[in-house]
Amino acid sequence: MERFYHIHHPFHVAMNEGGLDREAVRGWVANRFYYQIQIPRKDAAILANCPDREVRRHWIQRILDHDGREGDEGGIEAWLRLGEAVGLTREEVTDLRHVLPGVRFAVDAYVRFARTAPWQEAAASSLTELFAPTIHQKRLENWPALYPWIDAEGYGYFRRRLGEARRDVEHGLQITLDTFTTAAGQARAVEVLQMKLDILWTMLDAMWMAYVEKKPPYYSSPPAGSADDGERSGS
Ligand code: AHQ
Repeated sequence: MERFYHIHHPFHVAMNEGGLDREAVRGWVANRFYYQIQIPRKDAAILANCPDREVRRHWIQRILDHDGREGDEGGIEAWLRLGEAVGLTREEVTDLRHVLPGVRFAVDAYVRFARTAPWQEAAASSLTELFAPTIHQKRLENWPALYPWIDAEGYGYFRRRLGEARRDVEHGLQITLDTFTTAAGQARAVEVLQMKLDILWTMLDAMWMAYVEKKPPYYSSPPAGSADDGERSGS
């Protein structure tokens, strides 16, 4: 499965080789913000579907990690600092103006899955983070030299995630191994994981078209009030 992880997507490969221009890095940060702010809602959906108090009392930590609480700004706030570190304003990140249609559809599919699937399947779908510590570590190691124009202040998010991802994966893996014990169950868990890998991959497909191919997102119906309202956008 690891070979399908989005670390191998051409967008991430280019990113980790210093191959992205400022617009592409900013586009990635602004689009991934939409993923980050939906994670707590995805996790809240799992909590809502889960009758097991023992699971809930651990799972709820994921919401606190992202939304923050008294004394901890949280991952979403740290992501906004990454946005400022790459030259985006807080406003243009939080108002989601840069979020591409393909990114929105992929992320919304993840939240909808968590709301409608059995909570154990939604828990299993978070196991793509098995491979995440490597990707955060690579950013911390490579970006300062590859993208010296980024304010190092912004790297706090990746540092946070190193420890949080490992802890989350341990819990998610224990649920998955305890739940999917038959051949059919394990096949379903693999299917769920493949769907989540496809969600992460598809987000980057949209970003590749927009920020590497420089083909603005093709809106069949331009966002209301956008500059190209009334005519097709995209070249
Ligand atoms: O920053 C990430 C994060 O908070 C999460 C939560 C977790 C989930 O519940 O699905 N997955 C995830 C991921 C984060 N960062 C991604 C990255 O490439 O920076 C990796 C992603 C994941 O592997 O699912």
